Amino acid sequence: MGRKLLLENINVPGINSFEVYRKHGGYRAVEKALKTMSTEDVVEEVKKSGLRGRGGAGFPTGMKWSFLAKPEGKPRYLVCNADESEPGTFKDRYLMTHIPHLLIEGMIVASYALGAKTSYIYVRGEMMPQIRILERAIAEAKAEGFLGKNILGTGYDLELYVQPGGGAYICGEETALIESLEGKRGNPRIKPPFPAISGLYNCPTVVNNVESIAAVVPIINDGAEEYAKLGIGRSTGTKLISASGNIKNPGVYEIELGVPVEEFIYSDEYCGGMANGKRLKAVVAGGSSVPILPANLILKLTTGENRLMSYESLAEGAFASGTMMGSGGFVVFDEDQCIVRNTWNFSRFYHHESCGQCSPCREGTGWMEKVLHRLEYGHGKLSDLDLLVDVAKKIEGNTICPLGDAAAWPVASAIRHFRDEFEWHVSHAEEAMGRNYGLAHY
Ligand code: L3W
Ligand code: SF4
Repeated sequence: MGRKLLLENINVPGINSFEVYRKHGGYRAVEKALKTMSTEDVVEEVKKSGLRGRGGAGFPTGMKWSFLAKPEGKPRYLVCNADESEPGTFKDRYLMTHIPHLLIEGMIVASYALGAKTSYIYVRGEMMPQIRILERAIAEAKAEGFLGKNILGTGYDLELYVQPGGGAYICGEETALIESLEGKRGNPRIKPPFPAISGLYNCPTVVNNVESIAAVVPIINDGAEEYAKLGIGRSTGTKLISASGNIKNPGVYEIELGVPVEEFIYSDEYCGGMANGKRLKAVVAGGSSVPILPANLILKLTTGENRLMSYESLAEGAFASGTMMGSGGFVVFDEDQCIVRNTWNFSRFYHHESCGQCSPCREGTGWMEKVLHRLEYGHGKLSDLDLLVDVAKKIEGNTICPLGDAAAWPVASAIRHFRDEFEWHVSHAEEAMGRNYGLAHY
């Protein structure tokens, strides 16, 4: 069994309460950090751990913290990005539902390290149960002296608020989230300036994913060196993976980074293999925002090497043949899945969620969705494939925020790896349409 740092106590009855969480060693990291470590020590420890952002970009957390500007007379903020909306991603919701105090504890330690006296957890608006769970957990922690004025008699003050999100995928982009938190429409801002320089109310702000903040707790408890012993290369520690699709055991798994992808799919410890004995066709390893990876680039038998669950291994040849780890939303497709239909489905999502500020994204996502729709419904032409690739190219790198790239990559990679399937939809239009109603297909 792999080592668990975040989910170790997830099945302990009552672990969502302060009392049980505390009995199982909870809030030790707050005591250790606030009573025995300087703010710089905490930042240094997180840097040394090698922890990388768990929301999708994999940016080193300690480095982000050390970029935080400290201008005189301006407050600094920590904002937790709990707007989890990435298709196929449900790990943060799981963590907040079952072990909310782990996030609260991480927020206290991280806020202390950054010198923030007011911090926010911005939770996806649809997650009302989780919002209530967090509010209750915050009230419990405050009643026990872990939040509010003069925490544990150390002189450190912190108020922590939960903010329901604005109900749009784009509000999970850090600058859109900040706009939304300020009460405005969640439109992404142009970066730079990065939030670390000018974020919430134009003050220095760190935005971190739920899992990144929770990981600070074991890093402080056990030390950066212990944390960095886990994982592989620059992918240190453990990672929560939301596994879904045509597998036997969908769910949230905590893996040590570096587990072979094949083992993750087929071992009983994780996904348990393909459902109904079907063959693996493809995987999207990072929600919907990354290129699709066909089976022949995953399975050891065909590649002659192990592809690992790590930022590096999943990024290898990202634009030629690979994919990226993203938020750890691991979606598995079996041989019966239609890549054209799935690509159209992703495209529909991005078109719907584009905020519309930049033309390549606003117009391009619409074009891709329409062209994929006609391919899927038997009205496509062969030239549509090159048209899609061309539109995807024109979006990539030409937009304010990463949603544009996220919309372009799945389309371009699906055509790159499954061109014959797209062509089949053109040459067998009627069958392709029949397939939409559950008939045998490609
Ligand atoms: C200061 C610099 N700060 C970078 C900070 C920056 C941000 C972080 C990473 O997109 C991806 C996206 C989605 N000074 C800095 C600096 N920073 N340079 O580092 O920044 P960046 O721009 O690389 O990425 P991002 O804008 O955070 C995130 C992908 O994740 N994704 C989305 C997942 C969605 C969820 C969810 O629903 N929970 O996770 C999945 O793959 O497409 O590419 O903080 O400020 N010089
Ligand atoms: Fe909005 Fe799309 Fe531009 Fe992002 S890339 S700012 S979602 S239009």
